[in-house]
Amino acid sequence: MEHAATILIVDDDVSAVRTLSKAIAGLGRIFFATQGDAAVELARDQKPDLILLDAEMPGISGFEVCRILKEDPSTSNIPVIFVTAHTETDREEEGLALGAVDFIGKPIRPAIVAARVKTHLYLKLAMDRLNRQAQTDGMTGLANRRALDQTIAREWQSVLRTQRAFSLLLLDIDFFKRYNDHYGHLMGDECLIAVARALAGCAERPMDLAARYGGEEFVIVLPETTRDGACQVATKIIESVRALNIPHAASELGIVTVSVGAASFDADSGGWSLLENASANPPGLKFSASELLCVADKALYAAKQAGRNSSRF
Ligand code: GH3
Ligand code: MG
Ligand code: MG
Ligand code: MG
Ligand code: MG
Repeated sequence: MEHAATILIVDDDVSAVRTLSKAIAGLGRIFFATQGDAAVELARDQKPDLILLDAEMPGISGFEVCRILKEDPSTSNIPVIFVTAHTETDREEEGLALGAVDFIGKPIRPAIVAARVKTHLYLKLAMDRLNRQAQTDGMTGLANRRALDQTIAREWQSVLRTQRAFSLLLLDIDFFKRYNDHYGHLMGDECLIAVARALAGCAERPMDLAARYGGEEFVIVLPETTRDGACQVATKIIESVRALNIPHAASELGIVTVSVGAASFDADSGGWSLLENASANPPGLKFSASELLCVADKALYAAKQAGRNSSRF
């Protein structure tokens, strides 16, 4: 969902803040700071879509603010426009070298400021939209494979560092080929969307990620979650898909169901679950993120063998 743009104005001179606000009125929700350190804090906290930044301020200068924001991955993508009375070319060069997208001289010409702000906001929102799309599965709206791989790799690094518990569930819709054959691909798509929605509802915490792994297979990433915790989520998933009560005349089970395979790393209870020769691999040392999925895949296969509509660890 696209939000209204937010713009942070930073200037130690309150009348300059007022003039700028007036110039860009209507282009977004405006908030302001009159000091560099407050500006950094606000930017980190509110993640504005654009920052209009005065260069000369007592305390932390605008240039320093820009440097700090560009070095911080959480704020580096926010476009910064310098608005300053110091329009010497050297200063402009310095500001642009720091990563600012534009450099405007004071006194400002309101229509020109508005036009430039409009352009940079348009680019920022378009970039945000593209980034979101690049991480999202178009059909189900869940995270896509790319986002999943990034998340697993990142979380796995954190597991190696902290030895905290970590779990991953791999889900596969039962007899889905038969579902398509019996009801057609359009109904098949509807079914995938409904199952995906149920899964999203089971990935409750903000740190959990529900993703489409491919086809009719999904992955739930559960950071800081033990085997027992993952087991509860798996049970909940199986229950919520069953509760959808989607008829599946070609399945022995009569309705659409899923099977779940899990991989859990839990240092407290002896490392890996369901991994042959686990003892040959000290916990956390030899595994890569992709091997996690292999563990879950083996467990999934076992769940399928055991009659489907169930989970294995
Ligand atoms: P099992 O219970 O062993 O998992 O059997 P299955 O039939 O579900 O497994 P299989 O892997 O043989 O079939 C998966 C099917 O999922 C085949 C494919 O046509 C279907 N499928 C994959 N992606 C989509 C999609 O986006 N839309 C639709 N409608 N079907 C899809
Ligand atoms: Mg100033
Ligand atoms: Mg499959
Ligand atoms: Mg299969
Ligand atoms: Mg299947």
